Amino acid sequence: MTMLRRDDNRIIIHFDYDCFYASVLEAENPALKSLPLAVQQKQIVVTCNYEARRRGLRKLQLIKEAKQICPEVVIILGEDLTKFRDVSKSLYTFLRAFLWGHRVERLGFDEVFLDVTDMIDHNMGLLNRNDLGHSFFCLDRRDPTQGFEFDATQFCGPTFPMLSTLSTFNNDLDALTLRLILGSYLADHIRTHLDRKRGYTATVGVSTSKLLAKLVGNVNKPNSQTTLTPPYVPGQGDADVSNVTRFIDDHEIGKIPGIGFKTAHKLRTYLLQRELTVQPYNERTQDEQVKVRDVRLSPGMGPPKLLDILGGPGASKDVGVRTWELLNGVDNSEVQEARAVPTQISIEDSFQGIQQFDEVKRQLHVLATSLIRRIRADLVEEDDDGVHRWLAHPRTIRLSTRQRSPMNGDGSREYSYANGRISRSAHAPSFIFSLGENPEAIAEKLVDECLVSMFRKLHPDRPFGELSLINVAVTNMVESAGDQRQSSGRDIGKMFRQQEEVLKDWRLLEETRSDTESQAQQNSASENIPLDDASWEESDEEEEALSTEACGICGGHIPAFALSAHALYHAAPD
Ligand code: DCP
Ligand code: MG
Ligand code: MG
Repeated sequence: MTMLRRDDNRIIIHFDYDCFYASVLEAENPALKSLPLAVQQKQIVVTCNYEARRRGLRKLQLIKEAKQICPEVVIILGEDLTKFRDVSKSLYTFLRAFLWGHRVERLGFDEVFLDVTDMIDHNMGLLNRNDLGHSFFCLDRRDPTQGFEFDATQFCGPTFPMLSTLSTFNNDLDALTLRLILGSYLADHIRTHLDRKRGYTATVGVSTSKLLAKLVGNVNKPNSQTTLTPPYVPGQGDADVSNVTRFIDDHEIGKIPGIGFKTAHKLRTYLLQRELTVQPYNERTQDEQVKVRDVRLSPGMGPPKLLDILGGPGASKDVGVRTWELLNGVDNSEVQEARAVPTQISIEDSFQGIQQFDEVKRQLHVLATSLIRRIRADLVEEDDDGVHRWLAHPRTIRLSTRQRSPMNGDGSREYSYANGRISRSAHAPSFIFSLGENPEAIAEKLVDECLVSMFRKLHPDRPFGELSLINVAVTNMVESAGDQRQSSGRDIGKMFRQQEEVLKDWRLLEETRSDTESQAQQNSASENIPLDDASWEESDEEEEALSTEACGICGGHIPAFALSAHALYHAAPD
């Protein structure tokens, strides 16, 4: 058997907020908390609160069905993602503040991985091995009094496998158990504060990798946590099989993050030795499900065999090794370090359908004003002496719009593949970096000197149809080097002005994304099956036009702009 690169030296905590969109709406309007609440996108319940789940509703159900099951359900439209995105970012910042290092990674809107290894290492050093029952968890390296008391002879909160609540350990605990115990208390501490200070509950997993932390959290939902307990390797103690294997073996292969829809399909076909219908995961019958154990223990299984099954054009060469590792609960991927500055800043709003140019201009002004405010909030740092410093300068400004889908004869709206975003980019003018002027004035100039002409190029036809969304963004961030103060900020402004002189003649970058997008749309329209395997990496959520999202019904990765049509495909009677 191939050696697995097991490494259990890290402690990773995974957060997944409970019924996230519903929780955001409840925070806005607490009266909703006691009611069954569903959030609607198109004809689908994208999520519902736990009160609704108690009454039989579930995520990714048709609205029609939800109303039948629970006629009193409160339905709120959740198509404008702005507030979900904003809360997501602010909770991420909140969680990040607990960390000593920077390994904190957001996955989608409602998941965050924290690598707390350094905090655990430090606190391991503080333990008194003769009196673990009276331990102190230090939360601030520079202030040893900051922290909380805890009993290091037992886990905090539930574990997998379940330990009896009274189970305590003696003082010669092995290091991994002790580290995970510490992790469980830290997770509980952060989770409690998230709830108390911000009003959001989460489902949390504690283990030594992203894979295991994410999966084990699901064992107790909602508002709880689960720690995967040792042994992590077989042959320790009296176990001939590790808890990692015991845990992961029972998962259907499609449930393993990193094993995408296509990979899972190939593995099922290989194991069951017959052609399977390509169909949504939820509708897959019991006898078409394949567990990790089935694959792992099938004769001759290992990286070479997996490469045979999964390899081929387009597949990466290490797909065999990587999949074998996942099946054995090994995942050495790092929690990505938080970036000091965002890769882009974007502001958008959606509309019933704008047809008048004057209205477009008015909205552009509103959006541009918020954009300038956000640019200042996110990119300008003020030091103790009140000196302002630009952390980064975006070099590109982008305008995107989305057309409202055309109306059918009966007044209903067509869901079509053709209503993705189109966008246009240009060099960001240097005047947007001027801190002396107020945001409204800069916004006005931006609209008059840039956005209007970008809009005309984007929509050369008159009338331009009905717009359901406008987005203004700055992208292409260039981080400022080291210790620059206001003076160099001005230099950069000068540099940009010079650059504009040089580039004047082709100021509008001839980069009309609509072409490539419609190409992508055609590609995806021809097959309803996901284009790509799932991976940890999610593209920047603001790049919605080009990114893919997991369909909650079949697990497939669908370009974001095609999701509504894809949902319709599930909804359609056969
Ligand atoms: N979401 C979506 N479309 C999907 C899946 C999810 O719009 N296909 C949104 C709605 C969710 C949010 O993303 O609120 C987070 O997804 P989760 O799967 O974590 O679901 P919830 O947080 O809503 O519920 P849970 O408590 O089960 O985590
Ligand atoms: Mg989630
Ligand atoms: Mg969630």
